Amino acid sequence: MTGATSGTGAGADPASWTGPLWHAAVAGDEYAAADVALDAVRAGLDAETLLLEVVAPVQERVGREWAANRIGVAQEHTATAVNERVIGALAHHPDLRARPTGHAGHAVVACIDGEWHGMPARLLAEVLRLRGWKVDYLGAHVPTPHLVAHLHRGGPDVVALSSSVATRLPAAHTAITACQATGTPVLVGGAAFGSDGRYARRLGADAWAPDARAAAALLATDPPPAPRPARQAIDDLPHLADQEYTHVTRSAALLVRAVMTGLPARLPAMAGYTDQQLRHTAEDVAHIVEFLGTALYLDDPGLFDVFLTWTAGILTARGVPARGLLPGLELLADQLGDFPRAHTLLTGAHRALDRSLGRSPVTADLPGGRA
Ligand code: B12
Repeated sequence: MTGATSGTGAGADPASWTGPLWHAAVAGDEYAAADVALDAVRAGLDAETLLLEVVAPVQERVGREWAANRIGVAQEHTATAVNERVIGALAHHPDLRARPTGHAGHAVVACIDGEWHGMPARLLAEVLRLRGWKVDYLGAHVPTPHLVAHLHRGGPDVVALSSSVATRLPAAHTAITACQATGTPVLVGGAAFGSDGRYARRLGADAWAPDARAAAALLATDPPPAPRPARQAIDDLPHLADQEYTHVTRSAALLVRAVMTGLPARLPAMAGYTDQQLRHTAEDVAHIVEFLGTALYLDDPGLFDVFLTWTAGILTARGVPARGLLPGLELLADQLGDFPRAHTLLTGAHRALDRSLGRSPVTADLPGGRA
């Protein structure tokens, strides 16, 4: 018995279990974490509520605490690993394990190629199982050809594709199109598709849901029909004909090198950078180029602006002046002067960031300066 039941009178109120689970998870104590979850079950919390209103919020808090620089990467990894064990303990608890009959249907749940956030997809898989679905959970980073081969073998009623990071959206487009070509309806979800699912629609998915509960409800009441015969990706996104996305992604390494070569002249503090700081700076520039490519793919300046605002917040929380991002954007704009969409994205983002950061001078560091 953990302190949660006796100390707080937690009972079946999910909110009162998140604190105890958070403390166990961030301390890396999987036994204490499993105790919290099993105590909550004994106190009357059902497994679905426990997964979505206790485990998921704890996992979201892990993200917030990392972004605010209150926990490190190792603690973030530890807490995630503990939470995964909690999900496993619940799935195999004798009182909770409703052996899925498959009476509700057969779903394949998988993450997009290159997408390592398996936990959101795992939560969806468990919720569907609890509701009587037979689920093939394929986990993180599923290469599209293997996903398609699995659909051919299994013939599921639906494939549920998860993505958390926006840079996986071009890969998501490929996966959606390839899965639809097998005649399987594609349901998508996860933070990458936008809080209102706008990128799901733009990439031609058959359905989108904001969370696992909504996904289960949608599949029960309004399941997506079998997709129309495959279309060419270029029909969905006609702007891709200008080849700007292709150019930026193919020349990403050269773009990063050009920025790293030009930066010291604009940021004299770089002369004193350690190797590790230089490596971090190059990683951050590479990340900017990757998001630029994604924004070009979707023709969505907002995606790039949101990413830069997020990056500025991460840097500020680590005491690094976010104005150091501006010269990087300028150098990229110089490199991409012949590419009107990319140039407009970069100059627009530069203006927006400049305004939002106010007038504090670029004195010291670039992103890598945090190390
Ligand atoms: C844990 C974690 C990781 C772990 C993942 C381990 C794992 N086994 O999952 C690791 C360390 C691998 C990781 C890596 C990275 N991460 Co990370 N990560 C997180 C973190 C903290 C938690 C993710 C999570 O489990 N959330 C909890 C669930 C419940 O959230 P959820 O998405 O809302 O899920 C629900 C719905 O979206 C929906 N849903 C999800 N999938 C699906 C699918 C379908 C079909 C449907 C219908 C619904 C649905 O249902 C779920 C349950 O209701 C988040 C922060 C956060 N707030 O989420 C960052 C976060 C997602 N990561 C982020 C980043 C940047 C990264 C990295 C790029 C970091 C880096 N520099 O390397 C890499 C990218 C790796 C990659 N290519 O995938 C950013 C993304 C920001 C952005 N602008 O895109 C976030 C938001 C962190 C932050 N606060 O900024 N990360």
